[in-house]
Amino acid sequence: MHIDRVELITVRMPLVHPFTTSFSTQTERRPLLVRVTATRDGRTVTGWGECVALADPSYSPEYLDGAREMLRRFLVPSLLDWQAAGHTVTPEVVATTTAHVVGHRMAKGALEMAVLDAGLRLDDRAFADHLGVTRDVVPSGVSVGIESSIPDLLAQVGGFLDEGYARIKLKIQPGWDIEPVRAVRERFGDVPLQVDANTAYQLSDAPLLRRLDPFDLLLIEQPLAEDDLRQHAVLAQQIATPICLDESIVSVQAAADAITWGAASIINIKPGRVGGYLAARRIHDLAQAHGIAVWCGGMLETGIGRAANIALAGLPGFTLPGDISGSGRFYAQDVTEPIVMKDGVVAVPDGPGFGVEPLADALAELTVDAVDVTA
Ligand code: OSB
Ligand code: MG
Repeated sequence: MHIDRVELITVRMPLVHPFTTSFSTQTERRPLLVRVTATRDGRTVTGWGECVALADPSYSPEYLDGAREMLRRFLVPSLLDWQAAGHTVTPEVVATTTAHVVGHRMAKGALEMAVLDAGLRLDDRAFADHLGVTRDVVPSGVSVGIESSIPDLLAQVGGFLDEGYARIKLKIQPGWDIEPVRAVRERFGDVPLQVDANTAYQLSDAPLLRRLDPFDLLLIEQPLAEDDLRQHAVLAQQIATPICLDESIVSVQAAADAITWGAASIINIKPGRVGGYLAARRIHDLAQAHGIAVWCGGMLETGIGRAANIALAGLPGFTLPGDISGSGRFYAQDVTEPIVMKDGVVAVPDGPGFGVEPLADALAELTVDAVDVTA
C-alpha cells in the first residue's frame, strides 16, 4: 500500500467510575488514535490504530505526550522515508523501519496497528480471519480497581457478576490484599478470581503473598518489579498461586527469558506493551509451544483496541479469560459502536480490518487534539 496521510487524534474519555491501581487513580482516559489513509490499486481506505500509553509514565516508561512526539518526530517520518525510497508499505515493515528507535513499543505498536487495519481493509479481510481464528466469541473478564472500603468493593464485584462477567480480577497492593480477596471469596464463593499487584511487592513479601494460597486464585499478576525476572522465579518456588507477568513482558525476548527462567507460568499479552499485534502473536506462539497459558490484557482501550484484542484472544493459546470487558465497564460513550459483553463473552468482529471504526459524531465530541503529521 501507499501511505497518503497519518493523523494523530487524542481523545478524552471520562471513566464511569474511578479506576485505582497500586500505581494511580484514573478518572479519565486519553487514548491516542492513529488514523492512516492508504491507497492500493486506486482504492483508498482508512486504518485505525490506538496507542495504549497512559497519560503518565506510571505503568510503563511511555506516556501519552511522549508517544505522540515519538510518532510525529521519529516513527512516522521513518516509515515515510522508507516509502519515499521506493518501497511498498506493509504491516510487517513498520517494525523494521522503526527498529533504529530504541524502545517506545506502545508508539510503534499504534502505528503498526493502523497500517495493519488499512492493509486488512484493502484485502477485505477480518483480523480474526488473518490470524486463523475460528472462535465466534471469547470469554470476557473484568478488572476491578482498589476501592475505598470492602463494602464498596463487594458492590462493584457483585454488579459485574450480575452482568455476567466470566472472571474477576482484583487490583491489590500492600494493605489491600488478603482481606479483599477473603471478602470476595466469602461473599461470592468459587467464582474465577485472580489478582494484579502492578509491581507493588518485594521478594521479602513472600510470606504475606503465601497467605493468598488458600484462596485458590487463578494467578497473581506482576507481584514484583518489572525488571525482577529472577526474583519472580524465586517467588514462584515460595508460593502456590501461579505467577503471571504483565509489565515484565515487553518483548518476545523478555517472554522467552521469563519462560526459560521459570519466572512466569502464565503470561498476560498486551499488544501495545510488546510493540504491536504481530509481536503479540509471536509471544502467543512461543508460549503455546512451551505449554505456558496466555490471556489478553487490557489498557482501558476504546472500541478500536478492544475489537482487535478480541480477535487476538481467539487464538488457541488464550486459555484464560482476558481483560476484555464491554465498553460500558469503563465508558458511557465509546468512540465506536460499543463492544457488548453478554453471557460472559464478547463477539469476535468479522468485518474487514478490526471490524470497527469511530463514529463521526462521537469522535468529534471526544477529540481534544488532532494533527496531520504528514502535512
Ligand atoms: O495492569 O492490567 C493492568 C489498566 C491500565 C494499566 C494496567 C492494567 C490495567 C488493567 C485494566 O488492569 C484492564 C482493562 O483494560 O480492562
Ligand atoms: Mg496487569
